[in-house]
Formats: sequence, C-alpha cells, structure tokens
Amino acid sequence: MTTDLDSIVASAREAFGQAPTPAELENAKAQFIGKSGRITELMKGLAALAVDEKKSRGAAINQAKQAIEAALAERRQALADQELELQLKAEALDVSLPGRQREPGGLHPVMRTMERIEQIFASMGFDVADGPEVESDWHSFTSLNNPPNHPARSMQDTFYVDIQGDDGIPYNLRPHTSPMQVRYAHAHIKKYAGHAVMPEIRVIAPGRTYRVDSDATHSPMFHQCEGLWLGENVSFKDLKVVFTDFCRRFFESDDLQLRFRPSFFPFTEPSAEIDIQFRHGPLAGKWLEVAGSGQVHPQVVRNMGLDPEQFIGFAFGMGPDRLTMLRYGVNDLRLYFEGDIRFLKQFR
Ligand code: 2NM
Repeated sequence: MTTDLDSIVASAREAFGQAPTPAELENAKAQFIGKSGRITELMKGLAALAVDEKKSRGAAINQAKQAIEAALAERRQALADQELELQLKAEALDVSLPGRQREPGGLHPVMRTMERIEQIFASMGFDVADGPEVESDWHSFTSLNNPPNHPARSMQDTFYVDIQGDDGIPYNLRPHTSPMQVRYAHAHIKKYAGHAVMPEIRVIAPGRTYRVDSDATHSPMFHQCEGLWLGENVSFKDLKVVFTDFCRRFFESDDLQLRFRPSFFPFTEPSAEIDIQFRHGPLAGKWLEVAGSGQVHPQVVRNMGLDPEQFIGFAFGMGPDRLTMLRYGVNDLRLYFEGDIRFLKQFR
C-alpha cells in the first residue's frame, strides 16, 4: 500500500476514534468514503491512469477502503456498546436501597395516661365506664346539684347542640365526665334490682370533655377522668388512701407527698383540691394541683337513685392532659394536637 493511502487510513482511524456519537461518526465517514470523500476522489482519479497502473493502484485504494470500512464498523459497534452500557446504568435498580417504610405507630401520650389510670384503678376494684359525649342538661348539671343559673351552664362556658331534651333544654357537649357516674349508678341499681344485696359502687369515668375555652393552656376538647366510690361506710380516709396510692403508682414515686386543700364544688361537700409534691426530680419542692375531690353531696346521691342515709362516699376528678405533661415533662398543650411525628414517636 502506498504511503498516501496509509496516512488516509490512519487519519480515518483517528477521526473515527474521536467521534463521540454515532451521528458524528457518520460525518467522519463522509470525509473518507462519502460521495466526495478522500478515497472516493482517488477512485475518480483512476480513470486518468494507464491500464497497468490502474489495476495495481485500484487494488491498493480498494484495500484502503476496506480497511476504513472495517475501522468504521468497529467504531460503530463500540459506540453502540457504550450507549447500551449507559442506558443500562441509568435504568438500573439499586437493590441495596431500603424500601419505602411505614414506621410503627404508637399510642398518643394522653391515651397512654388514660390506660395507666384505668389499670391502676381497675387493680383497686374500680369498674371503667364510658358513655355519651352529648348529654342532657339534667345529667350534666341538675343531677350534680348545679343551681339553675350557675355560670357553668352559660353558653360562654358550655357547648350546646341543636337537639332538645324532653325538658325543652338543649343537649350539651359534656363539660365533665360526672354525667357518666350518674348513669353508671342508675344502671348499677337496675342490674342488682331483686338481689338480696347491692354491691357498692366503685367506678371511674375516663373520656373526652368539652368547654368553651381555647388559648395556649386550654383546648375546647380535653380529657377527664372522674372516680366515684359509694358504699355504707366510705370515708375521706378512703379517698386519701386510694388517691395517694394512685399518685404514687402513676408517677412511680414512693416519696411523693399529698395535700388536701379545702375547696368548693356544687356536687361535693366537703370538697378539696388535691396537690402533690415530688421530693426528687425536676419538679421537686413545688405543690402541683392534680385533682378535685370531695364527699358526694347527699342531693347528688339521691339523684343517683340512692338513699344518702345508706350510701356515702367520695368522688374525684382529674385531667389526664395535665397528668401527661407532669409525667413526661411536656411543656406545651398544643403538642398533643399538632400530630408532629417527632413529638409522638418519643412515646411509642
Ligand atoms: C371533680 C371534683 C370533685 C365528681 C363528683 C362526681 C359525682 F358524680 F359523684 F357527683 N363525679 N366526680 C367530682 C368531685 C369531680 O372534678 C374536679
């Protein structure tokens, strides 16, 4: 092969090798074996040569052309392989990636508190009662000894709904769970009618309650758990024993102090606020109000369908939302309602 042909083949190889895409490779091909490519031009020049020369020169050009075509085919294959490789890489599944996850859920911290309260009181022989959140005026107020014009009955304090009771007074969203205690007492009496003896009443009523109150420290929906123990000889001493035991077990602290501070509620007489104090930990030394309580008023006992000469006892009411804040150190009530996973997952 003559040197000019050798150098054409060499530059074709180089041009093909440098073509980064199939389109650019086809452009490079045109420069050598296209219609006016360098090899094609040499072929055209053959016509002017003598027969002998034409034969040998033609064979040499053909050889060069075949070499160029071979280089072109090789490069085409290389580019196609490269493209396939890239495509496979782009479409590849990384089987080592973690799958899409659903994290395990958990009980809301307030519900955990409710369950703890229920467990502790159940272990002391208390039944757990729940019932309607839309209540009659009689169950929410009258039966609990609230006078007719008591401010708790006002629309500023209590939510009313467009359902009227037989007495013509609208139903309300219960502002406490005591209505359930009254309902429970009636059901208890009915259940044991005709029995020689009626067991005493020991019940807690946990659940949602509602008041027209909404700011940084009050939610219009909150939780309450009230307790009631009525029997032949149930005294304030029993209230102290039961509630002290409850607090020590709930807060898992044996060195916790209780204080009963005189107070007033329409449904109890006498009445007391219950304060607790820790001796250790972040809340040590401060009296913290955790419940209201008292001896059930004789009129309320009567409204429950019982004879106050025969049945006496105590009731108490506490707020699981606040107990949860104290137990876990939650500093803002609004965290309960925001549904922020970072807050909630700490309790699961
Ligand atoms: C409280 C405080 C004091 C209470 C009274 C009754 C019932 F039904 F027996 F009358 N249940 N709960 C009561 C007593 C609730 O909450 C602060």
